[in-house]
Amino acid sequence: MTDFQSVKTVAVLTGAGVSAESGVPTFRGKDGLWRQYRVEDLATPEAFHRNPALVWEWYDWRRELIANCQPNQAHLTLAEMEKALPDFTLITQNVDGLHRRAGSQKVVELHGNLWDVRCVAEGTVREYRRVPLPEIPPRCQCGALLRPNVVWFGEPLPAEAIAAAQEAATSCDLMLVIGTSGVVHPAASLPFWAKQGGAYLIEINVQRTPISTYADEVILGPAAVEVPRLWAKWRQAVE
Ligand code: BJW
Repeated sequence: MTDFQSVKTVAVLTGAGVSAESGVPTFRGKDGLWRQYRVEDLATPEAFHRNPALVWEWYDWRRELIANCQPNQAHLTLAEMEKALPDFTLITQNVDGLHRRAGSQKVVELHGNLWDVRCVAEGTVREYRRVPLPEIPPRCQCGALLRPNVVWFGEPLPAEAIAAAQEAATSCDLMLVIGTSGVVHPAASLPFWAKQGGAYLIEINVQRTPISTYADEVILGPAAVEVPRLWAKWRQAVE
């Protein structure tokens, strides 16, 4: 068990599992999106080039589904932790925007955001929350296609986001890894870098992952139960 009193700098890495209890489907696993859909058809730049309408239909469906989901106790507790802890960085691979909706202010979004669109010609990014979309595929005022401002396979992560995540991971005393399968890089390397930098690593997941092999503590259980439980213990230890 970690000594919470000595923890000064905290980094949290979340994945799709943190939103599972809000009703947002995860990618891998029994009911995951990649069981129903092929990554190559939907989440690569080549797929978008081949068939932008098909890709947008999938995103339109997900946007509408997520618009009807609410942040759960894990999101809400992480927002509370940000307020209570002086040096706290929340890094997420999720594009659903639920951390911000829960009240988290400083969120490093490694894979972009489903609610932003980017013009493929101009590169300009703007928020676009309308669901369902009035036209598929949507177009920019300049006439070029808009794309979801998310990171697909084979694309680089936003430079500022990965730099901030790397800095937080390598300098934290404690990293909490919640609801990620730990197979998509470079995000999956962050816990490893944290550990190498001397951080204490706590993983919360409903099952073991490649990260479990080097985590200091593995808490097996749903994030919406285990994150509030951990935070309650933490507060008790420091108060
Ligand atoms: C619960 C729970 C509950 C459930 N409570 N827990 C080696 C071979 C081949 C390729 C590569 C390689 N090494 C690196 C690569 C490239 C590739 C990659 O990593 N591939 C691997 C799959 C092998 N990476 C990339 O391409 C990245 N870019 C890159 O590397 O660029 C380099 C570059 C540099 C310069 C120029 C050009 C390129 C980009 C990766 C982008 C990932 N994009 C997606 C889609 C985002 C948009 C969208 O949502 O539509 O991001 S894929 C998808 O996976 C999504 C997620 O963020 C990401 C991670 O998934 P996550 O969050 O871990 O979800 P799941 O479903 O996998 O896991 C859920 C977990 O929750 C499970 O463990 C459950 O048990 C748990 N769980 N319920 C707690 N209630």
